[in-house]
Amino acid sequence: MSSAETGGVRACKQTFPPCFLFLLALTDLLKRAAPTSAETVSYGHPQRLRYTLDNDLLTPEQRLFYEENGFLLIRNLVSKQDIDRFRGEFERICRQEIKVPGLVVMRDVAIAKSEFVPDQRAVSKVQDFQEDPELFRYCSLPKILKYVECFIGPNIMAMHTMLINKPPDAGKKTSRHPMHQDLHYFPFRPVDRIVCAWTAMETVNRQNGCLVVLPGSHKGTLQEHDYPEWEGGVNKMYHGVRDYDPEHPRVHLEMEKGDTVFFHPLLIHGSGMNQTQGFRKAISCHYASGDCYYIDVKGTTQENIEKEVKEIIVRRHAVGDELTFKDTWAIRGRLVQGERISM
Ligand SMILES: O=C(O)CCC(=O)C(=O)O
Repeated sequence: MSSAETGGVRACKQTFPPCFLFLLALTDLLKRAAPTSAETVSYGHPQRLRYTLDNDLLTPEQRLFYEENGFLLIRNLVSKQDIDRFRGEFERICRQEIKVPGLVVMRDVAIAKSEFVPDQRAVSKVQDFQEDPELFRYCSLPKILKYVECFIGPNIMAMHTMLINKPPDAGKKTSRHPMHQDLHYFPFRPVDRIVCAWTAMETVNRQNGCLVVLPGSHKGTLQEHDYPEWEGGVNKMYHGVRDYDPEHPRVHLEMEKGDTVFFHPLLIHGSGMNQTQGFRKAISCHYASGDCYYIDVKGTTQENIEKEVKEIIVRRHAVGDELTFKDTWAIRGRLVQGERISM
């Protein structure tokens, strides 16, 4: 994988004007919906939409945008006050003023072996904050759940939580996040009833390593993932897609504090190097429908991540290795709305 991979090649915020995309998608939809002798079609009702559900929140343009691109950016969704509270809590965790059960604290591979520093300079990410009431408030914010419901329905489980504190790159490009599909990490399905919410906690741009997405890649299948062969090293669990089309158009999601992007778990995405001296922060949660079900990943491309995740959870939760991959998710998942049916 090249250094430009997530650092960005093309200068663009959104490559296509939304009205253009809407027209394109609508034409495509109408073409696909052309009635045959056996079917009748109501053009007023978007029956053919696969990735979004009928709802009163998304405009037709927003639905079609997600259907076609696999992500939807909502500006100014989370309040500055909430973000400041999340930031304060994160800093307390870094200063070790509070201890959160099950929380995984990660360090960038470039600084992991350096001297211990009890502040955010040593921490590149905290994961699994479901037991921290302040951070977990993010996952239950009604304004986020309203959107999540449009993608996965009314029964909502918060499955995976992260606060990412991308450090200034120490010169080895280790602050990049390789291009990947989040489904690689998840042993639950159906894929279309999973969605990620990712909120910028400050201005994120190409300089400090914003998200980079390959629009439309959510329509593909789950690819094989592994650690990329990067000279400077790769962070723990940062698997990347082994093979994807380098010519695929990419979009750099430049966002302001509080802006939130929702994206599909097959969308190929990553983030670039942080070339500033600041720590680029974002908070995120992966949601799955309470009606989802677990699958056995044995014999699939997900076997490698199953092994790694199990080792970490066994260590963190002091449990035996009879724990299954499914269990590692079931113990972390929390119901935030509706019913927990099969998760
Ligand atoms: O926030 C980032 O830099 C990328 C996060 C991401 O894609 C992930 O953790 O799956």
